[in-house]
Amino acid sequence: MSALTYSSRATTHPTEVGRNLLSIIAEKQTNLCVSLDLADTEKILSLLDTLGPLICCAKTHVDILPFSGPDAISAFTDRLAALAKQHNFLIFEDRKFADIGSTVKAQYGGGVYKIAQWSHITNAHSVPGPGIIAGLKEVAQEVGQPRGLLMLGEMSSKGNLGGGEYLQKTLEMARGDKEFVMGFIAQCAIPPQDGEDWIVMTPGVNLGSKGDGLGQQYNTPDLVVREKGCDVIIVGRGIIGAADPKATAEEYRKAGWEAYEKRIAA
Ligand code: S5P
Repeated sequence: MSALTYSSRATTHPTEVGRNLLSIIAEKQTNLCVSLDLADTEKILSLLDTLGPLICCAKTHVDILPFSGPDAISAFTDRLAALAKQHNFLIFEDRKFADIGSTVKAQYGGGVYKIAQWSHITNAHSVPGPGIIAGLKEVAQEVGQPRGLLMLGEMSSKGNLGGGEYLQKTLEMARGDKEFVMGFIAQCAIPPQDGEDWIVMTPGVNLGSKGDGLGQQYNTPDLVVREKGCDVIIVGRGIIGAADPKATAEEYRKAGWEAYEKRIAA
């Protein structure tokens, strides 16, 4: 795990999106990424307007939103981008790409969502092999804006096939493109080698629940950030399902930040 501060890593991280994310985290003192798994665009946008100052990143699943057509999609993503600018957070479309390079290229850049146009970060499974990274990178380069990729190395859900040897092989794949792959979705820190710095973003975080009855497993911010050395906590229902999302997000922000401060001090 990294004993370095977010602010020092913000100057040295090999990817531009990584440097941007780390400097937002350091500046706003928040390692909280909120997961907006809601089927209502207005609710997402108004939540983000409220939670914006408390988060470093907003994670979306754009394909669960019931859009009336392509214009509604671009209206939503334009407003999302404006909020990200206003409150200084990054957008992470949790698309979990999982196909061959040529197919993910079409999915990332095209279709109705045009994810690469508006999402700073996306993620991919390593199952198809390194071609998935190459395909996504071609789109990122065409867009000409900073874009970063997280590889899924281990999931939070019970019985998932990640971790262990799978995570190790995913890491070897990521090493093939250290300027585009900024880090991992994983449940533990990824030990760096020769100047590497992998940002680990960790879902399955909740202060009041152990799971959801559909395989999700939760840990606390303290466990994932202080003990396991992860960098960003991803919290969905713990915040968006709370009676007071703003006060609850502040609890998570504080818990995640204190866990980081303890890790750095250790
Ligand atoms: O391993 C994973 C990877 C991801 S990206 N486990 C996850 O739960 N996720 C996502 O994180 C999942 O798709 C959902 O959007 C979010 C967790 O939501 P929560 O409501 O359980 O906090």
